[in-house]
Amino acid sequence: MSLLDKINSPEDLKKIPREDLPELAKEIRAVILETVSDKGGHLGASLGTVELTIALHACFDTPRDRLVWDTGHQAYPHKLLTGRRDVFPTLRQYGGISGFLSRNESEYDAFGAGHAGTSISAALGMVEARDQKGEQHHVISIIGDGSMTAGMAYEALNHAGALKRNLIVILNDNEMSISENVGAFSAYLNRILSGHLYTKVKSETATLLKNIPKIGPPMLEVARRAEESVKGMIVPGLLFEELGFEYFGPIDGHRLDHLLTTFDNIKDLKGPILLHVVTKKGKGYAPAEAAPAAYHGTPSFHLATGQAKKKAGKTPPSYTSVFAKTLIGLAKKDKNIVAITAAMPAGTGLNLFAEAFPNRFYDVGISEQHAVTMAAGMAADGLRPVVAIYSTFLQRGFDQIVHDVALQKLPVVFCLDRAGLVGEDGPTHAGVFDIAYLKGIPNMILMAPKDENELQHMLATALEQKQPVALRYPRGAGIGIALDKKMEALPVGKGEIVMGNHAATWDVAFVALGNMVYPAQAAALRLEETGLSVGVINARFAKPLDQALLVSVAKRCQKIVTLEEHVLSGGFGESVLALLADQQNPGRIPPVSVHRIGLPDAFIEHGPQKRLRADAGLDPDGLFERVKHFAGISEPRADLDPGPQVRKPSHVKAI
Ligand SMILES: Cc1ncc(C[n+]2csc(CCOP(=O)(O)OP(=O)(O)O)c2C)c(N)n1
Repeated sequence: MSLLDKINSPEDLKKIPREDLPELAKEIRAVILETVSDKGGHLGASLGTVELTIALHACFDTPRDRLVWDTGHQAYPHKLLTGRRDVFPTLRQYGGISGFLSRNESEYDAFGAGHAGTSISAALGMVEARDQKGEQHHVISIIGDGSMTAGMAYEALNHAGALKRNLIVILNDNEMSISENVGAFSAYLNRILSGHLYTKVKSETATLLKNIPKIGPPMLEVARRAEESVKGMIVPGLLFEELGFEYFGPIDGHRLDHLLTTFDNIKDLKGPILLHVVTKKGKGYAPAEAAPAAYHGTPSFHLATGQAKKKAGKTPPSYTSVFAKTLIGLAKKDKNIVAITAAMPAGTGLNLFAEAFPNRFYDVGISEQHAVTMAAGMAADGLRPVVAIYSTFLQRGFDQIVHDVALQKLPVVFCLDRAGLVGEDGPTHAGVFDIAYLKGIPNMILMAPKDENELQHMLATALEQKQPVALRYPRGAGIGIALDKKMEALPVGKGEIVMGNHAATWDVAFVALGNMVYPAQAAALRLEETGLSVGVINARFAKPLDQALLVSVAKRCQKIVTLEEHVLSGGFGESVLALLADQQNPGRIPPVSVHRIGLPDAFIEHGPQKRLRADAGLDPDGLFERVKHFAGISEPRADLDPGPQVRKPSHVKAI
């Protein structure tokens, strides 16, 4: 029986002799590698936190002591040590455990996450809750150096330093975000770690920490004052100290002996503490150590070689790559085009742009708010900024979009990759709210391409506008359609009829947005086989809507189905419904019935995109079933009524 097999909770971990813990670390790495190589997932960060996690659970009393992991992608060791060993192979699988932390999943997951930079704020909130209620336990935030590029982290440090309560922040410094970390703070950490200073201070710190409880407060004060005089010369972490934190480290995050001693020693110190721990992303697996960015999040791969397990057959280019290549083409003709990413150069495809135009590319770190306002500044002074941020992460920049971009009618182009259901990353990453948060903003144009070819034209269209434009497109491969060589600007606010234009009237019409156009066509063909006449409209624009087209559709057909991969609440269908209702008021169109199809008012758990779409009834089969009833050619079905708004996802958790 392995050591890990004996651990059903951190209590069991505490029974293992400390000298055996390095062996446990090996076992944990092996299990993570086995599962992630088979299923895919976030590998590098979790391999880097194995010793840190063991030491935390060995020294602290979890779940009474709260561990708040930032982002949550590095918490696979934590899952393995907190009762989820047996279900670990279900990681990120449909119905299985989440790839992130979730309060629904375990009492050891003190705070859920998926977006970066939240852990110090959440931990500080827990500190206040503890102190307000007169409870006694530790609260520990574990945050990566990449996540420290998020402005929120500084807002929290600033507040924590002033409150002076007992809080431990562990800075897990592996010098990487997903890609290389960026910015002046990262350079500061590098200086702390570099060469002589690091080696010298590392050994001194270990001695210092061992002795702290014995020195006692008065002596410590003397030591501190002595230190003050040479601060700036050799003392690392001055920045944190100025912010009101007691800084310790840097220590080697793969030396269990150092970690255990340090935690034992610092845990009962008073006030806010920052412990700087140095780890290696991908630790213990050579391919991941050598290429940490590639193994941050990885599809399944062959363990022996690190080679990806490629799917058979050729897949069409992704929306991401078509976006990037189109942008490069457009930027060759317009030197004012610049591109901004918030720590996602590879994910957004902008790494290709960076190679082509290194001086016109900006990685601002995990700073979506700053990215948006910086783009506004660039646009104000004549550049054409393209801000590529996943739909889910742009939620961070809402006020900046309203106040800095739209209010001033600045021509910033927002490219929202991963719009819609994203699959295995689950609800923290689903891009299903962007229409709702963008459509109410004056001056905003909002479009969604039906395929990757239309994406090219939409990007060209967006860059011709004198106002802000947002372009939403899904995760994954395109349709596989031929890509036009010549870019063509589309008329703003105009949709197109893609099926059924020959018929004077329709029994039912689909008005579909973005990637719902093809499924709508597939469902329409099946409906036509039953003898119905069906029209399909590619709306192209969620704002402004094509009023003339919608009015003409309503005159041709009194049953209209709207389709979107987005929550129904605040979505595209709601806008169409409102427009048609307004038109009925002055009697310009006959009464029409509208059936909105989209995502329910629920957070949809992780699983394959295809499966999640099928669950939500967004695939051709689901559409056919729903519309059959709406069109009056089948009996009502209880499971589809009264509509998807209240339909719960069928997905159940393993735990
Ligand atoms: C708000 C937000 N923007 C972008 C991301 C995508 N993202 C996930 S992890 C990560 C890098 C985090 O780096 P770090 O905190 O150093 O953790 P590491 O993976 O290096 O352990 C990024 C950019 C995110 N999760 N949240």
